[in-house]
Amino acid sequence: MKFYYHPISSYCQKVLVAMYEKGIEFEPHIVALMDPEARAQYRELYPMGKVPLLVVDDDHPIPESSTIIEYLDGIAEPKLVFGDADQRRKIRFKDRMFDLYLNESVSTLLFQSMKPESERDQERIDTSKFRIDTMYGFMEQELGEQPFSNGEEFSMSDCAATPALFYAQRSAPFNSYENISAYWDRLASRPSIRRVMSEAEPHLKAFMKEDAAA
Ligand SMILES: N[C@@H](CCC(=O)N[C@@H](CS)C(=O)NCC(=O)O)C(=O)O
Repeated sequence: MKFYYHPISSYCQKVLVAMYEKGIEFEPHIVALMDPEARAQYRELYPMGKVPLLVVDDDHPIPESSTIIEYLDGIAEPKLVFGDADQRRKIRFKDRMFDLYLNESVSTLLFQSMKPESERDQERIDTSKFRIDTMYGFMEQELGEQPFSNGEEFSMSDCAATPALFYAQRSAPFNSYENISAYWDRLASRPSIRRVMSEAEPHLKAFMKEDAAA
């Protein structure tokens, strides 16, 4: 299995957490998203140009983080989408909420903060802040009664929450939320997540240095 990704990409981190939880071995292919030539070459493989992408054999490319994780669930334990129809629906629902409203908003705030003030889009910033606050309110309430986003067991929606909270520490701190902070400590102590974060660190440092020099 070939895995096309970048270690600092949040959606790739989400899938890496799932792979490391399951102990899946893969051939790593880092896509240099900042390099136009490398991007053009990658688009020949996947025209949308997005990472992550899992290629099982050359005729079998699987894009989209949640689709990849659901595919991996079919070939390796432990399952990350499990339970009865209603529980599976809840896992997928939270996976969508974390991707679309938390992760996207946290990334928007990070990227906007890297722009000169005069080029920032205040409307996007306000929408992102509203979505993050709404998500934090929702999470704080639910996490008061359970260790993970879907109950007692670690699931796909926790894979999705991980990169969002990892980057939120920089752009939308959650230390005033007791239950989210405890949840993050629980996530960050998992070997799979520690590994994803430590693999991202050198790439993240290089990216920040490049951005500061630009
Ligand atoms: N819905 C996709 C989102 C993937 C995505 O947006 N990936 C970003 C990196 S985090 C990317 O490839 N950006 C490059 C681009 O948009 O061209 C998923 O869940 O995999």
